[in-house]
Amino acid sequence: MSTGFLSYRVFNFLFLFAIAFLIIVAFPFNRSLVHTLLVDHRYPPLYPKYHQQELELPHYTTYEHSDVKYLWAPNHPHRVGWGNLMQDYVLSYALAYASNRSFVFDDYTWVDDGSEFSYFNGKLIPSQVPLTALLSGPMVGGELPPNDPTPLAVSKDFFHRVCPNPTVLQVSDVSGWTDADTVEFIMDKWVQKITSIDDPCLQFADTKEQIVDVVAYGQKERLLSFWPYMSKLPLLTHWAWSHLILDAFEANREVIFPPAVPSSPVQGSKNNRTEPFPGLFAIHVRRGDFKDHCHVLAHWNADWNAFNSFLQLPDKLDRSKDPRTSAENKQLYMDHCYPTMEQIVEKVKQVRAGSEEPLKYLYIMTNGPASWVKELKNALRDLGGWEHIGSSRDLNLTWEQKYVAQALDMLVAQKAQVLIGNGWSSLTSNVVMLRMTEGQPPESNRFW
Ligand SMILES: Nc1nc2c(ncn2[C@@H]2O[C@H](COP(=O)(O)OP(=O)(O)OP(=O)(O)O)[C@@H](O)[C@H]2O)c(=O)[nH]1
Ligand SMILES: [Mg+2]
Repeated sequence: MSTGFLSYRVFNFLFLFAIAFLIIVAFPFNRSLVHTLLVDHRYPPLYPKYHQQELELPHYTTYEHSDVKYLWAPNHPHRVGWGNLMQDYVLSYALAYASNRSFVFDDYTWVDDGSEFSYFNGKLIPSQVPLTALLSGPMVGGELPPNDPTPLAVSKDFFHRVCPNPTVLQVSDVSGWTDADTVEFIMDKWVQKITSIDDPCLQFADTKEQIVDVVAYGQKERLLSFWPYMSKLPLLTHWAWSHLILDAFEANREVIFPPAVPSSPVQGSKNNRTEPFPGLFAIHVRRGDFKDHCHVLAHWNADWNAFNSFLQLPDKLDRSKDPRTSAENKQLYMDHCYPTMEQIVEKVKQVRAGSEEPLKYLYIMTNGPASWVKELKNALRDLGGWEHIGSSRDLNLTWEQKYVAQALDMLVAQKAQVLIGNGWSSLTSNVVMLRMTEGQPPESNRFW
């Protein structure tokens, strides 16, 4: 027996032992890590190319030697979904724009504890995703319309380079408002404060306390008075998704919307407006954490998100007269927040029947499990009359696209002829906000 054979056996033994150890010991504790190592063989992407590009935007060379003023808001919420973060980003940008300062953008940060990866819903995700992996356009330093003198956005790293010692604002520095005031009123107070400051280098304290309290996004009385200003912001009128997302759309046209619409651009045409895709019907079926979250919403008697509550939208949440803890109230919330397969099919049937345009292509955007989505597809197919049904679970995505796939679904929903969304979802409400900016008919935005 040779020593080579022995060491081969030892190696084999150790290898099998390591696998057994991973499966038996580590799996119950760290399912996702084991899955990542054994099945995917790789960690989530870190998007180095995108980070690098953010360090080299073309306007930096002139900005370095100019009197451009900046506003850096590091107080974005962490450990929240993209929908919640996007809301905060949009209002932070609106404040910088109204104060005539360059908006400083940061990553989509899950945690900033120095880690590369974190857990969300038992899955390994990148702790930070560069914003340019999700977006293009004004938010991430893209051009503003000609004649708009507002400075372009810059990255956090550029800001730190040109502003080593910024003036730091505390959220408490502006008084005279409470969380009962409208967002318009609060923003006005902030603009007055910020425009009175000469220092070009200005930032909010990094306290995770936001300028507009998160509750406001669910209060139409407070947020919608800001809409006439917001809806004209180039940020929204020139809203643009990243090349990564547009590439994902192009690669998946056949999954989303066959037959492919030849050469029709998804964004960037005249005035940045594009027509909705004829016949495309998108439904946002919010699953996952909403299974429990919908009960919490019932307990709070929470209203729909403000941007799901524009006056012109046909579906309203008819909040129950029953006490919020009653079985009737809970049922009402489940019916609209976490509808059953039968309820989904029924609503889709009704909305399709009431649509002036024939809706032939159905796209199910969802974070629901693949097996459940398959069943839902079958139930919807039984309605008949479709030329195609696709879903988030049918997409072919690259490794980098996989971790920002919610943005692709938002793009599809934004361009759909008709959308049914979840009234409490910030993801739905951001899509409705973009659809309203683009001038799509209000009645094309429906809710469960
Ligand atoms: N791909 C995909 N992901 C989704 C979809 N809906 C939800 N998600 C995922 O779940 C997260 C949703 O959380 P948020 O963005 O916070 O939105 P929300 O939970 O619907 O609304 P809030 O109640 O305001 O938090 C997203 O960031 C996605 O990761 C969907 O339709 N498609
Ligand atoms: Mg959420």
